[in-house]
Amino acid sequence: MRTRRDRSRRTSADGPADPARRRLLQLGAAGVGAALGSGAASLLARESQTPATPQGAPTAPPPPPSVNGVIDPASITAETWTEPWVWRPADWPGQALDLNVVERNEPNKAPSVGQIFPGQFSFGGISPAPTIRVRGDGTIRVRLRNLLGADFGRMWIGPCPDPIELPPDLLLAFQCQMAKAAGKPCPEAPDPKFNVTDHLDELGQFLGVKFMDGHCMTGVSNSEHGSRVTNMHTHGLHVAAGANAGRNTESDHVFVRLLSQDDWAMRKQMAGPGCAALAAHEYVGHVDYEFVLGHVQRDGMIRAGQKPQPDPPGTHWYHPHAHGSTHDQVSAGMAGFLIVEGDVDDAINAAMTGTAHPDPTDPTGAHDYRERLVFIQRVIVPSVDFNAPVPGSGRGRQRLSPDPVPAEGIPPPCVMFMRPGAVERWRVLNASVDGRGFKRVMVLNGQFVFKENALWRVETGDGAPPVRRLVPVTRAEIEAAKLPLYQLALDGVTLVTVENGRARYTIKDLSARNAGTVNPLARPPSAGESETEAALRNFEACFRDGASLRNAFVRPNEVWMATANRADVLFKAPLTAAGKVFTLLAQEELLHTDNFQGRNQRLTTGRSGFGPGNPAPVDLVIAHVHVRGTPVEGGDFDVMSLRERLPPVPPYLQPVSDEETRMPAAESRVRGVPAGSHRTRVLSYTGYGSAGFPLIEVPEAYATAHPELRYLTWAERDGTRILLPPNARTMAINSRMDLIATPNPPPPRKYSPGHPDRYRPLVNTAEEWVLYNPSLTLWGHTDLERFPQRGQAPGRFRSYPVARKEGQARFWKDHEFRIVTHAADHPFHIHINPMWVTRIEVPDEEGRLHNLLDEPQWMDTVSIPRNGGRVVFRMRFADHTGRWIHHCHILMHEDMGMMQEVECVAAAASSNANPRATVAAHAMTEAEVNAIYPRPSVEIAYRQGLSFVDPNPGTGQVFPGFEIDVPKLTD
Ligand SMILES: [Cu+2]
Repeated sequence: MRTRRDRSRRTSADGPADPARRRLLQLGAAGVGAALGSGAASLLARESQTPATPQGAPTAPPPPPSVNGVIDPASITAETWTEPWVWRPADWPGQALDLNVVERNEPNKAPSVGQIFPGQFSFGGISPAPTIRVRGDGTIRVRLRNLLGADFGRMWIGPCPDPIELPPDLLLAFQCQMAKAAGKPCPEAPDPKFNVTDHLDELGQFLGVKFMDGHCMTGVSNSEHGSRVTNMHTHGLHVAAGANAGRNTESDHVFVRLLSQDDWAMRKQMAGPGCAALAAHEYVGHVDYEFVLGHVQRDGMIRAGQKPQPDPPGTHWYHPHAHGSTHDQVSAGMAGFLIVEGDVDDAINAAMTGTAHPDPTDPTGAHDYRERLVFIQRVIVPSVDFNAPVPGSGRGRQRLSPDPVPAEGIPPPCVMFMRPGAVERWRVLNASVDGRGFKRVMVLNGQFVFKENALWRVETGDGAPPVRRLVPVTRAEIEAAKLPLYQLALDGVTLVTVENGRARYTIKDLSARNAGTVNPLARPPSAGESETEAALRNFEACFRDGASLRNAFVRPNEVWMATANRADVLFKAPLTAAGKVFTLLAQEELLHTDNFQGRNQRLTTGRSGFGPGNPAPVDLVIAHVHVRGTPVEGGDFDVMSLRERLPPVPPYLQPVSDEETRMPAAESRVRGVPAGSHRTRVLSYTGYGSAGFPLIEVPEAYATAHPELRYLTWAERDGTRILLPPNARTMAINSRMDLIATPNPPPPRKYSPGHPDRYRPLVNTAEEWVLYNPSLTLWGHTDLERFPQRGQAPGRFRSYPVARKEGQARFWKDHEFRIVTHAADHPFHIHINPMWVTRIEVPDEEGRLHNLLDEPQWMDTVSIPRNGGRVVFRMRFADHTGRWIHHCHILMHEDMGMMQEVECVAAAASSNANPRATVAAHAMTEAEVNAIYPRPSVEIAYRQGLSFVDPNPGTGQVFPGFEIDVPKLTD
């Protein structure tokens, strides 16, 4: 089955790209050979057989699929919109919500609209999980039980290559050894029928990889592991980060590891360090949580003679966060809404319904006002149980197949009814967790459906009954079909703007945002231009200059959502819309990696562009709105009038001033830094996947000095020593990217708890942080006859860090010069406090940065643009000391170590922000910010993206361990 796949076709930056690949990561005793179910095989076969378009030639579009099976919203009598049940702590004083983590044994059913894989794990069997609604001064008590079975897996640790990125010579040597062991002669060339996934134990031994037992974790493994270990994180809440002292309960403590009873029973029987006793942060069976809200800026408020404030209201969420299993569990649908209710809601409710506390799901008042919880989760990289029970062992519980569910197992888009003139508030959560989870959310006029990898419009013709059929739609038509939307909040925080020098809450009319502009992606092919060429030219045009970037990213009437983002929007069904159907769409965002561009470049060379690892863009139709019934009594409502009803902005959400980031005299004295310094940090998120890993020659001196790393980090190919892509990928974080303090930054670091380099902000102060993403998309010659490359293996080329503009110009002269290694945008998330983001700067084709923010905004997850993009934010470290984390919200990157600790300290002497004479501002030019926070050079960026240090004792590694030369194009 492997043989049907073109290895070089897989995406590099989005995580292991398909079920087969993910199964490969399950290493050890669990019987990997059985891992590839027939469904996965057929998926791969189906996608691999997608015919290539030779030379990008125009092809006749396929006929639209049949309308059969597409629901007619007008024909149904009851809404099919559903929401999970609600837990209100206020209704159950002192009691806990029971959250049971269970396996979902429904291999033929996807857990929610938009999912295409079965969810392996769940909170209580449903997805989304139960909704929690709490007042801003309430306490949420949860008893979390782990009812899963036992983990059975082992994981590779330390230096080891990605098993399916082995160069052919190495694969042949392994096959030869396997043949000899079976008493057969060595093959002369790698046997295409040989399935490496069937022999991972032997491969591990052959390569000399170290194993770690998944039960008795004595250290940290930066890999996917422990899929049945769990815990709970309250994403967006401002609560304590560790245990609740003296109460035997935990707060938002992500270092908790909750084991199942089965797992513990098995572990107790095992010998070895770490088996017999539980570590301090480990629990068996259940753990009790208490999330205590309502003491925001407590010290300052008490000093000012005021009461501690309630937590500001907002749309947040909860999900598991145990390092190693975050992707597997959250991508399986383990996520629930966590809504903090407060003054903003009371004010809007009162204006719309006459009461501050209506039933949020019941249309109330003169405009049928209600709320809906819109859960978006689209996962291309499925949840796979790495630690599945051994078949027939009698231990553990049933393991779900990672195969996609059959079409009839995917829930159809829901239908909601609205009366003409009705106004609703939709709390939208993007719970997607992989590299394909970036979405643009919009409401379209008309019924649109996603079928056979494309979006279609349902057209209703004449006749009795009317004939319905599907017709193709272009991006321009989608742009034109968008209906007005009003945004109230982002990441749970009501939008804050500054007017006449004062902050106020606001609502944004999204139809006014960048209105009248054209999305560069929406240009139709011109005469004689193929679809592929047009797609490429349009993608390039997005990055031409600042105005183009703005027109590509900042569109009217939509919200751009990275993974984990939330947006509260208000939608009004027009008074004249009776009988109409609208579509709530989460359109796949194309600009967050260069995969789309790379795949279209491949198409021009006659290779297949979209394969199993990089499926065609997948838009997600969430729901259809059918407008029916008599118009609402209240007539046409002016949604923007609600803006005047909003309460004042509390101190906690005021913009963070320059002055707040400045150290007072006592602090600078104890820190030994210049008086008046500002507290600042500069860090970076970088890394590549293993597919398309560049061809890098290993220096002879290094190879000679490190023969033990042969096959683990380097191998010989045609007499040339080449670097092997690491199994853990190079995803890592560099906390020392302040190039004024550290002109030659060390390699970035993978997650390493307790590392002395951790950031230690001072509680109740503010800091300015600058985030860089120096991962560079690399370009190379792929015509090996004209450009022979020593040590070359399929899909791996010498890769050059050229600017987008130069790469694109070379591509159009010679299609064999193209993108070969993909960088990705990384969604940065930090716990406990929100970020006042002042700049999100995307590089244009020449590398100049352009701030896409009209004005600063509160967020808790912000995507850092690749190719040297930059984000600047300020944060108040209010109220809570202790340790928490920031990490990539592509959760597989987190599992692989793209996470670092932050320790908020109580004493200035223990804090360690970098002192700086000035800080950045929203209104500054790029050059002004560069002068304060110098940008990494191309050379630094190239090396940072390809190297990392994992300092965990016993499990870590240094990769690659030598200085990488930055290749230069000579022609
Ligand atoms: Cu990432």
